[in-house]
Amino acid sequence: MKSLLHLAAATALAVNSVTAHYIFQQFTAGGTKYPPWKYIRRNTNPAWLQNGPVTDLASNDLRCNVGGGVSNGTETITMKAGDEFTFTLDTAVYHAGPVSLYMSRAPGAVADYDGSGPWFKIYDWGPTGSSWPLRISYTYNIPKCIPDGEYLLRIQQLGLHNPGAPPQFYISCAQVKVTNGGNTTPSPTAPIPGAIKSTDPGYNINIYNANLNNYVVPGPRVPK
Ligand SMILES: [Cu+2]
Repeated sequence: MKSLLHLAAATALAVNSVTAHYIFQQFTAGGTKYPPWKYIRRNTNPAWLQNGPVTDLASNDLRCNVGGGVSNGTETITMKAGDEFTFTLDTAVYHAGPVSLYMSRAPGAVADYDGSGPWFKIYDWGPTGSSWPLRISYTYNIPKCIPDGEYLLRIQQLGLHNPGAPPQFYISCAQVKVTNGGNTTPSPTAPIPGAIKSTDPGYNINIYNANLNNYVVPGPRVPK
């Protein structure tokens, strides 16, 4: 009996350590922090896996997380090009690694878009010295020059904390309608999956014995 109880306790601990990750779940724009999942697609994982990572470099889940290829009731927020936004997590990021922002323009309504078109990167938070940008929220701006239209706005944190095991992608996508934009079509672009390869130095690095001053965040470069 005692050993059974111990087994149950050990199993509970194991499940807890699996659930102890994090997810971008709240979007802020125009000074308003909206409820979780109002403008961000919610993944279709069971509750205990909701804030877990995606690790398959070839999976479409790399776009907007598991089940994130459909809107599933997510609303679309209207923002002006240049406006500031913030993604906030349930728990501050604590696995070492970079954070990147990407966008992909929907051919029509973003609510109907699966993210299968080209993606461009709008920002990277890389390491500073030997420390990584581990935060509870990340703030940036919609680029001023991009064309009006509806976009998936994607944030990705790449957990590089376990060299030898597959790096972990923590991903969420917001649905944004951009107005007052320009007429620059950003490049370079890359498909997702495909933007990051297993041979990319910034992906397969052992962060504990590398010179992080030379670190290059994987994915397409941010357009000038
Ligand atoms: Cu984790």
